[in-house]
Amino acid sequence: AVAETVLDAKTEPRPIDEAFLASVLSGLSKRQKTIESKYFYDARGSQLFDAITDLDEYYLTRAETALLKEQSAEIATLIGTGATLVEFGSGSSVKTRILLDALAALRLYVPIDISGEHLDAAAKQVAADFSLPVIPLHADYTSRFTLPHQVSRDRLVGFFPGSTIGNFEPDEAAAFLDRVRSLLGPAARLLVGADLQKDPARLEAAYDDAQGVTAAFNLNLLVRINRELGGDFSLEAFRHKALYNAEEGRVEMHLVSLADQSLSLGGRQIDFTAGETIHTENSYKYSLESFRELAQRGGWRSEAAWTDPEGLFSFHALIA
Ligand code: AVI
Repeated sequence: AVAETVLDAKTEPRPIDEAFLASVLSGLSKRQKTIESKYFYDARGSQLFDAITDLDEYYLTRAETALLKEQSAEIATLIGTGATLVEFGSGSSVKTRILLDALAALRLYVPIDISGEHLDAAAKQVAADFSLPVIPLHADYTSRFTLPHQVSRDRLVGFFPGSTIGNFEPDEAAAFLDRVRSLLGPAARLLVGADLQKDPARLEAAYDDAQGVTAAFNLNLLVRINRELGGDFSLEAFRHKALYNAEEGRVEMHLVSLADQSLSLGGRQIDFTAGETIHTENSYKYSLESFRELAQRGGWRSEAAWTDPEGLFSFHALIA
């Protein structure tokens, strides 16, 4: 039979993101298979992450938000007037608003995010709501970049909330902190949130919620690979797993293969044995002291640190 309709005459082949493909192929050819966690955040992944931050089990966002509200006056006193706030991974700038409410006479806000659309919308909204000059910067803050020339390297304050620093390996985290220090210049400050070590059961629940939102977030990596890279992962053949690795002081997320299976990607065959995992994320947890040491490795010293009454989360003011 001949097809009767032309379904979509405008359909064009979409170019493949070669860097994404190369990263996935290299990760899946390791002995412990891996996928880089930065690939969680496509549009669907960002939505799922936002849903995670509302979960009962995911205490991090609530604890940090409460902490910021509680301490914003003190933070504002440290920062003083006329500073420029540079946020790494600003998303929809929700937590920023707490700081902006408290900070007096800020000169400029520079949100940096990899998702351009999200960034521009959030930047416009903040500029309008706070009558503040905003220069959004569309960049992957984990790579090297420079600040726009309009940003004078005077009184710069970095903002890196959410314990995203915990998604770096400690050596990478120290290197990142060092890069941020040279980016922000002399006499800079950095405000950074870090999740604290705690009861493993509490940690594991935060990364394996009852509703399965975190499972969907993890499995979305495979959805993305199927759609964007032409993969043929069966979602039913993998299961989400979160575990606390006490030796490394981190929560790990994995996707467990439920069967022996082979799939093809980018012209290569990838084999899994039943029970084998793809390691998709590390989320390092620090103590106040171990975080200060990490900051020191990145060339920063601790000016102040705060924790919530339950001791769940920490927020640090660092000085270059
Ligand atoms: C973005 N980052 C700090 C989150 C975390 O807690 O490590 C990502 C996440 N992974 C699973 N749930 C949330």
